[in-house]
Amino acid sequence: MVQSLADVRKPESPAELAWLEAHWMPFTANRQFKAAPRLFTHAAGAYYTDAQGRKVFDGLSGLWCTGLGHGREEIVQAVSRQIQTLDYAPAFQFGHPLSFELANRIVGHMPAGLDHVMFAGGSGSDAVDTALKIARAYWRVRGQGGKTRLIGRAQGYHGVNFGGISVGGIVGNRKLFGQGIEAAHLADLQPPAGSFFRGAPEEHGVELANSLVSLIKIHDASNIAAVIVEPFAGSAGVIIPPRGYLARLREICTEHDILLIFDEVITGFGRCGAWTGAEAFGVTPDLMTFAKQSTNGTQPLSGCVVKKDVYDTFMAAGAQEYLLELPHGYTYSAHPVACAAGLATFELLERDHAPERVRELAPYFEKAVHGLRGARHVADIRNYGLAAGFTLEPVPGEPARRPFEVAMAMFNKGFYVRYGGATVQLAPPFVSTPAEIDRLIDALGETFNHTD
Ligand code: PXG
Repeated sequence: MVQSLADVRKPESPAELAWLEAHWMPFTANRQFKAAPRLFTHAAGAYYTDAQGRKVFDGLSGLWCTGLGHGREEIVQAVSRQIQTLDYAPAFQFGHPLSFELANRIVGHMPAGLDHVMFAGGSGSDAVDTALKIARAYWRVRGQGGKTRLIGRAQGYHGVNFGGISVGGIVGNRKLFGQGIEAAHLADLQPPAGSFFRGAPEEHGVELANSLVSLIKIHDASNIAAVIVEPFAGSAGVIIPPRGYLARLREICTEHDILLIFDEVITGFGRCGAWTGAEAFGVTPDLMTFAKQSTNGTQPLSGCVVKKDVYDTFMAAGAQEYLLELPHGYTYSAHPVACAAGLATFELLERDHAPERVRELAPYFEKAVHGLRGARHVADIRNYGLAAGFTLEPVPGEPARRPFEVAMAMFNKGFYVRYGGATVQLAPPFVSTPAEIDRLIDALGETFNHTD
């Protein structure tokens, strides 16, 4: 049990301490980590093995990306074969067959109408900035170049690039970086503490979506390119839109000629108990980003799926055929090894019936997580599919402290969970068993109750 920072494992030796210095770790409290490192060395199924040889349950599927479990043989083989066959092919003006095969496979799981895939550099952040750039360029090509403003949502997370942090709405990720690009933000969807909604809240969906109408009144639709939202917000602590919210956003966007982008980096390919969040919530955007689960975390692969009308607009723009239609792409767009991992992943997602599996397990998971209502410090619990967020009452002046202490104590007990802001988040692998979910939730409840 971690009672204080001092209980977190100490580094082996002064040499280890020095060795840890060279890597400036991302989104990490470097000083704390390097005083008490948490290193994983192996992974199989739903478990990591840490540097001390302990098995650790993967309560967040890596970073929301390894739903099928680690070390899936078919993916390992596909990646290995591809590296030996074609390790790289130029992404611009030349290609390789796997990206076309994968694009077709992805389109096959999209809601009707989303049918062209622009692969991005591998990260969700690249996928988001790709979508935002396509949205602006789309209006420009159509002779409406004034439509440049982008609308995100308070508490939204869209990665770390300049476009993404501009539309993003988590202040901690924005405040250090100065002027972004023109953006405005919808009201957040955080339910009041003590709501304990199961799945999507029933009320206020239309009302909350109407905050877009207010923004249009301020900025005018003639200046707005797109609205971008996560179907449910992951990073902010699993926040689920109320019923009717996304449908109303869709309606307003259509009415005002504004593109609607769903950022499905977390919600895509199984987590919601459907192939996409769009499918789960029954609303089709004009553009959709994807990343994480597309290779089961094994290779960086990301992209943006767009409607035919968007693709056709660029194809019909009128320049000579030998000229490119969109000056955008990455050296590693649709990297052949990542595509091989992607194809093997889709094969497994289909064969394992991953979305159905999540849908079947979700009610069990929901009951388990809400069983922690009443545990010490728990101010709210939210869930959707195989994702859950717990808001903890803050230590005065230090809202992020308790979730950190909980995550460290969980790690000591053999469970990896995510902590951020005032929340603890769970996103267990799709392959988790009910018994594993029970163990995870029991450990979390015990940890809440023993945390000061
Ligand atoms: N959009 C969304 C909706 C995301 O969740 C990104 C974009 C950026 O993806 P990259 O690959 O650039 O990191 C994300 C990433 C967490 C957590 O625990 C969430 C993300 C990443 C790391 C941790 O909440 N989301």
